[in-house]
Amino acid sequence: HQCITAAESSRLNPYALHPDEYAILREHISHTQVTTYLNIRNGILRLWINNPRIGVSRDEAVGCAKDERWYDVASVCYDWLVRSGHINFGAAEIPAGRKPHKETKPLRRRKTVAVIGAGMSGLGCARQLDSLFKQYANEFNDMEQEPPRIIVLEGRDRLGGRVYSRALDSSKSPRILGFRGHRHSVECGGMIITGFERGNPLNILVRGQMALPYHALRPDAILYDTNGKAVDEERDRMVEKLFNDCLERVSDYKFKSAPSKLIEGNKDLIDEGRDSASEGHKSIADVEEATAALPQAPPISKQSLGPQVSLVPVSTDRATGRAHVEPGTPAAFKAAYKARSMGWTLKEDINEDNDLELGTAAKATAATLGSVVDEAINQYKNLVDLTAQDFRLMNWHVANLEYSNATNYHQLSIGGWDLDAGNEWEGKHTMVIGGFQNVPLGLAIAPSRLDIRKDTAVKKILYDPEGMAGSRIECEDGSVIEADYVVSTIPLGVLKHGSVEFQPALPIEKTEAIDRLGFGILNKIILVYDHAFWDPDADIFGCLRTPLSRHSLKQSEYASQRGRCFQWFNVSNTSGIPVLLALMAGDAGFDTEHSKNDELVAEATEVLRRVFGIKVPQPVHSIVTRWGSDKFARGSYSSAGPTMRIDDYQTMAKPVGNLFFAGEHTSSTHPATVHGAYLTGLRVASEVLGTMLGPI
Ligand code: 2PF
Repeated sequence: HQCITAAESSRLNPYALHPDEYAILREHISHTQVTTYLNIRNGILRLWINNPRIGVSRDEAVGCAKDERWYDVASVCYDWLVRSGHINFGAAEIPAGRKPHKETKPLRRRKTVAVIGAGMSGLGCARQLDSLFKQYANEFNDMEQEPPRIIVLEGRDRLGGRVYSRALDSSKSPRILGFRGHRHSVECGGMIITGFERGNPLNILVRGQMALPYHALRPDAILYDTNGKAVDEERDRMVEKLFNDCLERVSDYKFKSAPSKLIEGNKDLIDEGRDSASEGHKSIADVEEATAALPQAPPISKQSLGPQVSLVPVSTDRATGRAHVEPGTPAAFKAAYKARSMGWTLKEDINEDNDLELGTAAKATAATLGSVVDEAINQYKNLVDLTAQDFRLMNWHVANLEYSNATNYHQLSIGGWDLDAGNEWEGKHTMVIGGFQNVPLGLAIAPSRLDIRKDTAVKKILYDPEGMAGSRIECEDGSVIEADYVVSTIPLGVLKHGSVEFQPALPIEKTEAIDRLGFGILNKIILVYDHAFWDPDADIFGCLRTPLSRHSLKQSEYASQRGRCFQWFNVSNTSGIPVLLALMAGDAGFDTEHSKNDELVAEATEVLRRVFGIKVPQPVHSIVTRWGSDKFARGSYSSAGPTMRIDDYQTMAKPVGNLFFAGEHTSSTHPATVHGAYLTGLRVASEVLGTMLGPI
């Protein structure tokens, strides 16, 4: 059983081959042998998960094969797990590589890898390269080379990028000074770790390696209406369901992705940790060739956007605004029937057969998630009686969705806005106590110190698209770095802004993807107090906002208002002093860039006074973020722009010669997140090593 959970914790299906494993093994093992292979692989993962402070050695891995005929396969499996960042990643102590068979002096010039950016992806990549170079030192030795040098170039004077736990200014309040002897900080950037139980690699870093304390967010979030009263729970639930039904109907217009091949072992045997008694004569490849007539799925980019029946209802997460896909009833029910089953009373003349007609809105050339959902809400207005409060509630949910995408939902593709749905991991949402930034800092120093040059803003990258000649990186301070391999983690916002020049210009497919993908703004208003006046047991609460004209039932009247301080986090538990953090999402995120701090703090205080009464004091200290104006970010995180194509994130990830790309915006499975950024760092390290050593 431990082997099964170890595989799940490692983002792998314990019962089936990963596409890479399939590619490596298809000519070498039979279908029946897949079970034996998976038992070995899951066994190696168990060794890793049991103690991720110390890397698994090759000998230990090979020891997971019960029979010596499997030693070679176990060794190949080990290479794949190491290189792909499934084991021995993060701040682990690294086992030495294979014993060198001959001692050779390095004859060739030592190569250099330059990583641009010291955020989670850049530090994740640099740390992983450092670790891989140690583990494959002998392979470099065979090539008469010293393992390459790694240099990280960072424009700011700090590490972590969009993970930024800003220290509180102790002169502002005596409470801030020396509380429990800790430095207090608040999260100005990424702060929530989602799915902390199983699958999230940050779980291994935070818990398994760095032993950082963390706080699990309590998910229940009361919504307060504009009069300061908590919204009736039943009504809250009904509106949420209606909103989710709108999203579900829109998901009929989602991009279709091709199902990938699933080569499974025998689940019952794997559950018992037993191998298959028979061996099978033919390799997977031979069997496939015999049945080669199977039609091939067209490449994903060639597939058209069209209606598709969704089998799964949608629900949204209050802490992150992310849509979840949950197994359940099909969407094929008529809207009026569904509304009634949610508890709504149908208007006169409306019966259960009445439905929404979204086809026209969805097929319009300029269709976006916002235009179609607005249309769905509009049509629901004809089926059931929606009050002004229902509209405020509905728009709270829209704001929550705009928060998770850092943009107005009229800037989102109907086909691709939730391309990553279904990739969520099990478990609670958590925050690191004492600062999330300790995670990137940990990667920078353990188990050895990386060579990081702060205050080194890159302005020009000269590279060879054929990958034959080296690259030259010019920095704003006049320094020049020559590198054989370059990894860019420059945020999409900076790429869009054009402040870093590539010579030659990036290939057109990349520049077009840069244009099509979105990069929006989420901002925060952070308020520090002497004493907490809120419920210390609640981590999250929401506040409904009024539209421009007070009782309007027009969606357009809500857009600029709904995301203003709509969601609040009580982050006292992780900061160590009384702090509230309000989100400015959707249009409000952008508007924050040009608003004055005093006015924003006054507005936030006004919102709080409606809920907690006039006794709410002025904060002793406040911080307003402006990620859009930050020259090293130019926004908060990427999103599925209205005209995006299904493979734009993959296009962002593609190397050009020896220029490689990582960062949140290059993750098609977990874009816009800290863990997604980290995983791209692991991916790109594997690509760089692959270029040097060749495939496994
Ligand atoms: C340098 C720069 O200086 C940098 O140091 C570096 O390059 C690039 O590093 C969510 F969005 P980088 C959240 F909770 O750090 C979800 F989608 O910028 C959420 F569950 C979700 F599903 C959730 N640089 C240089 N150097 C040199 N020269 C030069 N020219 C130059 N330019 C720049 O990028 P990265 O790709 O390595 O890492 C990105 C990640 O940190 C972000 O994706 C992440 O922070 C986004 N984010 C969140 N992620 C998350 O996992 N949890 C969150 O809580 C969440 N929160 C996030 C954020 C980002 C809040 C804000 C305000 C999401 C909810 C929200 O709370 C800005 C921001």
